[in-house]
Amino acid sequence: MGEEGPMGEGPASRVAEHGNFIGGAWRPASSGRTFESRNPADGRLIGRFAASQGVDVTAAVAAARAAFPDWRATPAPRRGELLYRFGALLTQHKEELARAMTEEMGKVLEEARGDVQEGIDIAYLMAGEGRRLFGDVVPSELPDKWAMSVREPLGVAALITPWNFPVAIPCWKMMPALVAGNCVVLKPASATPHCAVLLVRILEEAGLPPGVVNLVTGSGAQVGMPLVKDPDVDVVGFTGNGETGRTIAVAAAERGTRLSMELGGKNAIVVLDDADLELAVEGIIWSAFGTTGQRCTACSRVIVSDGIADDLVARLIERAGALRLGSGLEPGVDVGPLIDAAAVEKVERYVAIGQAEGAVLACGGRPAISGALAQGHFFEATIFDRVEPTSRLAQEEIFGPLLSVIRVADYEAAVNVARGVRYGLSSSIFTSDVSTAFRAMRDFDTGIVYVNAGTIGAETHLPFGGTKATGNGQREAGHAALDTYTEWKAVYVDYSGRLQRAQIDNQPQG
Ligand code: UN1
Repeated sequence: MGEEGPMGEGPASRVAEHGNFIGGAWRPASSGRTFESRNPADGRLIGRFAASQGVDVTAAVAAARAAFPDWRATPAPRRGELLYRFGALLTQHKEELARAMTEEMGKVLEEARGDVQEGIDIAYLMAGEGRRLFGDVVPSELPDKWAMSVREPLGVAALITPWNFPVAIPCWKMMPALVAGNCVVLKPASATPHCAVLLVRILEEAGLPPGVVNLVTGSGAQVGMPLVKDPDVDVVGFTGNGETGRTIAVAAAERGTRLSMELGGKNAIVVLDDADLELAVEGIIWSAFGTTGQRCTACSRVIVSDGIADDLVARLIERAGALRLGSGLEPGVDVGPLIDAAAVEKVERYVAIGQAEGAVLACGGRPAISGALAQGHFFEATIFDRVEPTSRLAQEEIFGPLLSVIRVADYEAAVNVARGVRYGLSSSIFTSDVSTAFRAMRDFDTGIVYVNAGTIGAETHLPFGGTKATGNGQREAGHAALDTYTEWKAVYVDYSGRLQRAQIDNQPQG
């Protein structure tokens, strides 16, 4: 008889243990140690996962390196076909994966399905890239000479991914890396190793050759940093918080490793007097409280013109108060739990900061602990009104269900406030005036701009990423993602049979 686990999940011996995937084989961490993943809605144990270290990372990077020559030599359309097969399998496994995701990170099932769908979308987009991977063919400045550019893979891509989109974001990074001919080592967030294991099993099922994708689970310190510092890693893709991003950037810079970072946002929705108010309310509620506010693209600031501010705030309070909290697997639940106890504490801390800063707490503001909610990491949908644009509440990323309303006089003031943060991921405007909409498209300084829609819901075939402290100028998704995972090679073929000197022999003589 196995002993009872700490949360009453049944015999501990029956809880599944999952290893790393290295060189095409599943194996435990070399130390034999494991860590747990638990359901944030009720604390139930989901499984035990390899608590890996530097040696495991070294083995995974070596496996990726060993697989690289053959993978790179595989014709890109063939690589694309494998991604296509992966996309089809992901579609088949969508429901199972979505449920596992809701159990492991808490987002409501419908959103979890959307997360998997985003993985499917990027798989199909990048499968198609296998038959494109366009470069340029340009006329040479010299006669009888051919000039073109081709994309080359870099080698080993180290991908460090967050827990809030545990399928979509690994796919955003893996799909372009793979179609371009790179091999991958994936290090998923410690909070969502199960999603990563399931995802990698599907890649295995799709028939990717051994070593092309490797998975190493464990902490940022024990796995993430050794991975970034590994001399055999050619490119690092990271999505996560700014502090970790800066540490990674320093480590990558030391080795001159290419890096793509996405580090969050403080996204604003501007609502002007001429907006369709009901539509704006829908967009704000969805963007602020969807995924429990745990999206980089979540709306955490509403910037509203004075004329409709009272009306908007009243409607937001009503809608936020009616949101149903609970397990994301339960039908009718709107908002799931936060990821862990530390996330709840962080939101609580910001509620205190907001009150100390003199903002008006309009609704929510406390952990939600009634009935079954006490088992999980729930927090009330919270709105602060009359927030100062330069206050901490309006400046810092909170990553939870906390929305700040900032009142302004007009469009000009709204744009200044919208731009007045260090982040630059996503922004939106609700207006019925087409000229104002175009002005906003020009004036917002974020990587993604929405008109008459919320700040979330980017589609995978356009570039995703932001300006300023949100990243380092790279973009994910869209064909822009290929720029991160490829190197340009310019190729010249001179078939004149004589030495032709560029910039010299094409100049008029005398
Ligand atoms: C994120 O939170 O990092 O646009 C990703 C969106 C989603 C992806 C969010 N498609 O909200």
